[in-house]
Amino acid sequence: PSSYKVVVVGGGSAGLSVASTLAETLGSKSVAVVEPSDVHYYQPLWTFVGSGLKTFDESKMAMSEVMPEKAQWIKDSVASFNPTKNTVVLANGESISYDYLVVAAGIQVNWGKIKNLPETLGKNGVTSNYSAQSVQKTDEFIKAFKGGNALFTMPSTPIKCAGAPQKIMYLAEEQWRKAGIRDQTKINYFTGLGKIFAIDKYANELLKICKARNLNINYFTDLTEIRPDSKEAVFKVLAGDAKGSTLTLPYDFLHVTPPMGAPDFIKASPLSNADGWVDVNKETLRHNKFDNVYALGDCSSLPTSKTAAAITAQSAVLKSNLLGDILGDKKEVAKYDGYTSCPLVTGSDKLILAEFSGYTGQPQETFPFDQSKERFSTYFLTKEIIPDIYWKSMLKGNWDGPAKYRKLFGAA
Ligand code: FAD
Ligand code: UQ1
Repeated sequence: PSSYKVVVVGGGSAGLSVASTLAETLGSKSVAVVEPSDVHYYQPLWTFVGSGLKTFDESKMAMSEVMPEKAQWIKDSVASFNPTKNTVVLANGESISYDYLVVAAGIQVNWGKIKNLPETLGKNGVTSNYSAQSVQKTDEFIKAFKGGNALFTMPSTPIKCAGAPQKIMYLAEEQWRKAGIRDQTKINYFTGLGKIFAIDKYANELLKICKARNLNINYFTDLTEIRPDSKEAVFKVLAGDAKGSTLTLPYDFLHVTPPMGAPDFIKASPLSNADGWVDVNKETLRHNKFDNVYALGDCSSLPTSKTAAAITAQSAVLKSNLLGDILGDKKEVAKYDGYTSCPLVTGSDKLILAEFSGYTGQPQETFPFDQSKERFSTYFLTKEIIPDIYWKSMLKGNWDGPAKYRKLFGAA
C-alpha cells in the first residue's frame, strides 16, 4: 500500500512547479507525482514551432529529466478519486493514499467533437498547433501553401492560451506575404466568441492589425465538420440572424483549434463543479468541499484565462497555503488575484504582451511601457528568455511570475 504526504496528479507545467518545492521542503518519499507521459512539453513554444521559428525538440524534455529529484514518479494515470477516503485509484487498479492532494491534470482536447478531424489531422493542409503530433505539420503546410483559401478556427469552449488560434494566423500571413503569394490568398478567422480577445485594450490593437493585413474575422461560428474529399469546412452559426444555420467554405489550408473541456475522469469525480472543473476557491485554490485538496492550472475552476503564465502566480499561492496546512505555521492566507498573460505574437519580430487579471479584466502589465503595442523587446523576451525561465526556474519551483518586477517598475 503506497501512501504519501502529498500526491500531485499531473506532471505538466502546474504539477511540477508545485511538486518541486514540496519535495524539496518535505523531503524524499513525501511527495508523489502521478504522470503517465514519458515526455514533458513546453507547449507555449508550439506557436513558434508551427511557424518554423523554433524546433520541436526545443519544446520537449524527457519526463525523467524534469521530474523533481526528491519526488516519487508514479508512471501511470489516475482513473478516479475517492476524496472521502483520501485515495486515488490508478489505471492499473492500484490505490494510492495521501494526506493532501494537488490536482494539476490539464485540459482535455476533444479532437473527436469535430467530425472527421482525427482522421484528417496532419494531412492535405489540415493541421493544429494543439498537438505534439501535428504541430510540425503546421510549418510544413504553411511553407508548401501556394495560395487559395486559408482558414483559422477558435472554438466557443474554454481553451488553453486563448491567443494561440490567432497568433499562428499572423505568422502564416507574414510568410505568405514574403513568399509573394498574398494576392492569391484569402485569410479567414472563425471564432465561436463575439470578440477577438477578452480584454479591450489588446482586442483594439489586434483588430487594427487584422484590418491592416486584410484578415477577415467571423464571429460566433464554430467548426463542426471537415470534408476532406471536397476540402470543405463546415461551421455552425451561433448567434445573429443566421443563428442555427451552417456555413460551408472551401479550404486549401486549415488550422484547427479543437473544442476543449474538463478531463472526463475529473468530470466523473466528486471533485468537479457543474462544468467538470476541479471546484476550488478562486483566491486560496483550496477545494470548496474537501479541505485537504487543492488544484491549479488548466483543470481547475479558477475563472481566469488558462495559461502557463497564470500558473506562475497560482503555484506560489497554492504552495504557501498548502505548506501552511502541513507545517502548521499560522501565516497570512495567500490569495490569487487572477493574473494571467498571453504573449500575442503578431509577426516574426513583434509581439503584444497582454497581461491582465481574469478576475477584474484590468491590465496588469510588468513593464513601464504600453504592452498593447507591437514590440521587438517583448518578442525577444517571449521567444528567448521566458523558455529559459520555464526550464531552469519555474519547473524547479523558483519562479512566482513577474509580480515583483511589476512592483519594481513602479506599477500598482
Ligand atoms: P499541462 O501542462 O497540459 O499538463 C497536464 C499533465 O497532466 C500532462 O503531463 C498530462 O500527461 C497529465 N495528465 C493528464 N491526465 C492525467 C491523469 N489522468 N493522471 C495523471 N496525469 C494526467 N501558455 C502561456 O503562458 N503562454 C503561451 O504563450 C502559451 N501558448 C500556448 C500555445 C499552444 C499551442 C498551447 C497548446 C498552449 C499554450 N499555452 C501558453 C498554455 C499552456 O501550455 C498551458 O496553460 C499549461 O501547460 C497548463 O499547465 P497544466 O499543468 O495545467 O497542464
Ligand atoms: C511567464 O512567467 C510564463 O511562464 C514562465 C509564461 O509562460 C510561457 C509567459 O508566457 C509569460 C508572459 C510569463 C510572464 C513573464 C514575464 C517576464 C512578463
